[in-house]
Amino acid sequence: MAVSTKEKTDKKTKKDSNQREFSKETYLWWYETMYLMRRFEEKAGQQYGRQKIRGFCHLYIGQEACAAGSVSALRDTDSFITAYRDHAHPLALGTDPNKVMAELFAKETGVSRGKGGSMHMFDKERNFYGGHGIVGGQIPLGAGIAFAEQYKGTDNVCMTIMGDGAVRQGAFHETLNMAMTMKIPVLFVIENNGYAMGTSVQRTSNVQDLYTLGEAYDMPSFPVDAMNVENVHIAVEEAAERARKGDGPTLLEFRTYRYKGHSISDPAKYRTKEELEGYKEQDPIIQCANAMIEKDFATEEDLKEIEKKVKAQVEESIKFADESPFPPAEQALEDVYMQEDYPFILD
Ligand SMILES: Cc1ncc(C[n+]2csc(CCOP(=O)(O)OP(=O)(O)O)c2C)c(N)n1
Repeated sequence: MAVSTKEKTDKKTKKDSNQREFSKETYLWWYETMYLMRRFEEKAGQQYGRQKIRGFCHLYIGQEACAAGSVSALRDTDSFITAYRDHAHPLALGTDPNKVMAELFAKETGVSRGKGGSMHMFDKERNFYGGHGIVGGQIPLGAGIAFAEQYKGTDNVCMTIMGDGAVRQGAFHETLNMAMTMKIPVLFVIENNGYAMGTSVQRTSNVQDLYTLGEAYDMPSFPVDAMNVENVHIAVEEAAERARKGDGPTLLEFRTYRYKGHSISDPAKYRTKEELEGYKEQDPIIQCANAMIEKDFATEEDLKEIEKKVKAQVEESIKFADESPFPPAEQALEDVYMQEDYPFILD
């Protein structure tokens, strides 16, 4: 990825990121992880065009700082749950890209054994609880996961991620109210990319500063410039500290943007080219690269080496997915119902 000389980080980003110094290792991890998400999804988009991937496929391109800054700020023992725009989070959590790509290809070697597809990535080992297609459906589940931690007496938190469209759901309001009342250690995160399918935030409500919705429940609530990975890390770390101390949930509105349409089949005609280009000038990966060069943490050659390594990793994931078998028909009902004698299973 070419490093832009045109630094369009806004004043707020500069101020926030100057409050805190991050190590060279953190920047290297951010760069490699965000570049992996980007490359992985660009290639997944191509594979969709080749009909190797079918059905729904929602790309996260442009939003990479949200997942990267969140994962770097939390611990291995914390949990994550999100909606269907879910390929990047497991990649950041360390799930094998081969298995994520294989899931997209509906192959038996995928994270959900090829039966979940794009919208249902899971990784129990890394406390990643999916991957949910019903808008807002994961919000009460995330509070439940966090409640289990509170009940067991740990200081782990659950990051519960949703899109801007989900905040108009009843489940959002009921869960926020209950979580605040019970001081549940949950971090509610709205990844506000400006649109719910083709409907802009402006068209859905008079309330467009979405973080203010948390104030109705007396919840600490903040907006975050989430095109910048440093800002995301700082906000998530603060929210997690509050939750670990027993002070309950926080609502964060990550202000971000998706470069692609809602899903691969959406040509995104409801927004202007200028709007898209404006966000691309604040690209999270370029901002990270510029910061690394400015701090002497990496040269352009170092960054190219990382990109070369990631490109090979993504190529390998496609080969792995392509060569893996589809799940056999006998597995169709496996892992669907907990109860072995579930009445709908006939033989
Ligand atoms: C309960 C429910 N209603 C409608 C849909 C159809 N639907 C799928 S995605 C979507 C838009 C959600 O947008 P947002 O929450 O902003 O997330 P984003 O796609 O921007 O990440 C809708 C309405 C659904 N999946 N579930």
